[in-house]
Amino acid sequence: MRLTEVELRRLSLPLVRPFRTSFGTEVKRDVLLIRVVNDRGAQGWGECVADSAPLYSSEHVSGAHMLIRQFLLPRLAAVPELTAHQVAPTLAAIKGHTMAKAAAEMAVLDAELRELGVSLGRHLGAVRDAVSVGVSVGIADTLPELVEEVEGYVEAGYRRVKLKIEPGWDIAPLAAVRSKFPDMALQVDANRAYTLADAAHLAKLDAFDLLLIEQPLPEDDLRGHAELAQRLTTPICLDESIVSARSAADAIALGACSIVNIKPGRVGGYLEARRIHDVCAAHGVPVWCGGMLETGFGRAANTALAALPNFTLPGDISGSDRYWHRDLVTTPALAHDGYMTVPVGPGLGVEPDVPWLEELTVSTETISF
Ligand code: OSB
Ligand code: MG
Repeated sequence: MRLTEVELRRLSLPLVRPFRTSFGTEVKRDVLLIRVVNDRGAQGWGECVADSAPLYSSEHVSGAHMLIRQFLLPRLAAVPELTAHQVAPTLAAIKGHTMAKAAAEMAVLDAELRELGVSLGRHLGAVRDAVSVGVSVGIADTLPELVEEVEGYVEAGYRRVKLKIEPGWDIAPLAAVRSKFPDMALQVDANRAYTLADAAHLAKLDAFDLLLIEQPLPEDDLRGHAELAQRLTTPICLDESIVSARSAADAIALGACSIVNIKPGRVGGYLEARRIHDVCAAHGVPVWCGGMLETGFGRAANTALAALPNFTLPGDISGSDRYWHRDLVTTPALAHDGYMTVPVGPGLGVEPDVPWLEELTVSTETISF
């Protein structure tokens, strides 16, 4: 395909409740959507997972918007026979900016698959029609509020809960949640809030029978994670540290993790995400699909990815109602009994709720080639 028109749309969505992690609190989501149109009139949608501030990684949504417009689109529009698989090589000279690149690739891939009449799940190699999902629970103000929130998700059918932790909010919340739900699958995510000097403290988490501890140390501290792994019985899972299939292979070889969280935005797209899945499978390392508070576009694609065979742990793919009063797509996906259905329609398999999109839109820019 040749790109003929691209729309960059910025929207502001209020969250159902604030989401607090060790690096900040979000009360609304600044979403950047990309809609591409090709020379045959086919359209595709991409969602950029960058946040309004560069706190999770160095990217932020305004920077991604500018980068896509100024550096990515001119290169992509110059390719006469563009395919989704050529997006990453075409953009390889641009350093970093995986979330911006992932959004562009997602839109091209959606357009390509819609034209072919093939679903993303089928294209990636899905082996399931539904995937097991969990919910990520932010840091609360008090322990009773946390337990009440977790209870709501358990009643909604989620079978795995992930608690966000940080120094000062780790042992007590785990003790409170574990004593109330003795058999529930439970894991924690520190978003880099500790150092190796906290190893003895982190070893206390071993008592709570956790599935894993996610990203306890800084993203560039693979060696520290490898040392920590020697001192904990809880498996270490990496999120922020894994930015490519190569970095996944390195982390595994160093013994820095025994489980990998795959987020397509963090690694440059769904195609690299699949390569990470394959590298991990080859090493016997289970993976699961992370989340970035995506709307229905990103969640649909993540559900398709999570249907690959080595996604053996529940993903952070909670239903639309966990974050949104009303989603951006016409068929918002809800979790039933802890499962989300893999979309079967062509491409992402979801359609925009156009009137609602218009209402939430802060700015739109259309670029023609
Ligand atoms: O570290 O997994 C994380 C959300 C934003 C940034 C980082 C993370 C998260 C989550 C939320 O844990 C997962 C979700 O989308 O529900
Ligand atoms: Mg994480």
